[in-house]
Amino acid sequence: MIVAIGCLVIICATTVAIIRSKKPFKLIVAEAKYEIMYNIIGSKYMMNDIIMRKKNKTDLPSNLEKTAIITGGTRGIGSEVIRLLLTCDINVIIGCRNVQQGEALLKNIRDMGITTGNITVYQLNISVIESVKKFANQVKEDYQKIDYLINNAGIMFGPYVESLDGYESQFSTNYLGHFLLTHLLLPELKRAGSEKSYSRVVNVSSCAHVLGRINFDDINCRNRYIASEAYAQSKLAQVMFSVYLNDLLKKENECVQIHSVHPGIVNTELFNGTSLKKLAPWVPNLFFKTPEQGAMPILYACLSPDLEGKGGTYIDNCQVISPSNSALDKDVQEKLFSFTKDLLNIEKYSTLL
Ligand SMILES: NC(=O)c1ccc[n+]([C@@H]2O[C@H](COP(=O)([O-])OP(=O)(O)OC[C@H]3O[C@@H](n4cnc5c(N)ncnc54)[C@H](OP(=O)(O)O)[C@@H]3O)[C@@H](O)[C@H]2O)c1
Ligand SMILES: *[C@@H]1O[C@H](CO)[C@@H](O)[C@H](O)[C@H]1NC(C)=O
Ligand SMILES: *[C@@H]1O[C@H](CO)[C@@H](O)[C@H](O)[C@H]1NC(C)=O
Ligand SMILES: *[C@@H]1O[C@H](CO)[C@@H](O)[C@H](O)[C@H]1NC(C)=O
Ligand SMILES: *[C@@H]1O[C@H](CO)[C@@H](O)[C@H](O)[C@H]1NC(C)=O
Ligand SMILES: CC(=O)N[C@H]1CO[C@H](CO)[C@@H](O)[C@@H]1O
Repeated sequence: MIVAIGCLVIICATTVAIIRSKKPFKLIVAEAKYEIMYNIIGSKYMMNDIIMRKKNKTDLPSNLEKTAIITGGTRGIGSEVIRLLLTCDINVIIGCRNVQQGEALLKNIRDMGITTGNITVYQLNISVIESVKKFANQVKEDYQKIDYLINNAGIMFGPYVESLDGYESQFSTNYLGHFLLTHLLLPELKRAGSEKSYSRVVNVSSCAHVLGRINFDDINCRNRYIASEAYAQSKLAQVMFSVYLNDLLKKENECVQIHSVHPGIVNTELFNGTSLKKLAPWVPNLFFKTPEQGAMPILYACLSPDLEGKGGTYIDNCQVISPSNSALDKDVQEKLFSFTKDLLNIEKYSTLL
């Protein structure tokens, strides 16, 4: 009941906000359509999180002397993932924009009394291609093997902005930068994996991918920018790439598996700037997962023995479920893969994939 009233408040208020913005009618209709679909999908998954509460857990092993990389993670879901990885005695490499924040996080975690594991912080702006290359090179210099790569950094909504390299910001942050990073670190991931214990790549995607469509003709959404449409596209691209790359690695008999994860609807700063946070902040406070609860499915994807050899899967609340049908479309997966390789000019500097 409260949820229904909350949703109604949100829908009415956003309708008013959109009408007052004086945009072309067609754009208003399209934006309203996305707004409503997001509210429906969001509410459905939020309820699901509540129903599945008991399933939202995974055993955390100890004394795992392994190495993980996480992008972003100085706050939100990522910082909880880091804390819990440290309790398993994992060495965590953080790639974040502000190195001081990463170091402050380590101090915080040590202050909580967690003495295991270690953190190394390197500078990384995942939306800048040169920064991704520099970060990857630094990791390669210092480490031979990487057991887990967690592609967590992400942004949601916001006005139309292009990255330094000229890509729509959500596409470049959520998808393109991680595509490149995963590609560049594959040799270290392959080295760490064995028949008994695969190395793993975990993409933090979102249930919003079900609303996505890959717009190859205008990947940057220059002709029509609807923030939520662009977010859904970037998250769908993540899921598709996970499935596709997992297939490729399987064919090559490599011991690396890829998962994409919906962490849940989680109360983080990702929602700053959304109408929901402005109009009804009690909804996230009351009903969303906490960042610790959001970290659980990600840890499950990294660590659970249940998933050994079961790459290419999509995880929600620590369970394997099917992603949207469009995410499983092999032709589009392949097209997106070669499209992205061309965008990044990957053949020019490496021949890995
Ligand atoms: N919250 C949810 O309900 C939800 C639902 C589905 C999926 N997700 C996904 O979960 C992931 C984590 O989100 P969150 O909820 O924890 O959000 P958050 O609290 O806003 O954290 C986002 C993290 O990404 C980092 N980041 C953003 N842009 C970056 C860039 N260009 N380079 C490097 N790092 C960058 C941020 O670092 P700075 O501190 O430098 O900004 C921050 O650490 C995202 O991929 C998001 O799409 C979240
Ligand atoms: C943690 O890593 C730093 C270098 O990144 C190293 O100097 C230090 O000895 C490590 N600490 C532990 C407890 O392994
Ligand atoms: C990260 O890169 C974007 C451009 O892609 C830029 O707008 C932003 O300021 C950069 N952030 C930092 C902290 O360097
Ligand atoms: C998802 O995983 C694939 C590896 O399968 C990686 O190349 C891709 O960049 C990842 N997507 C994102 C953006 O996290
Ligand atoms: C989000 O909002 C909170 C509270 O207003 C603020 O403290 C925080 O700095 C904001 N974060 C971002 C990333 O905008
Ligand atoms: C409420 C809920 O989501 N249940 C659990 C999810 O997982 C974390 C970690 O095990 C628990 O602390 C939550 O209570």
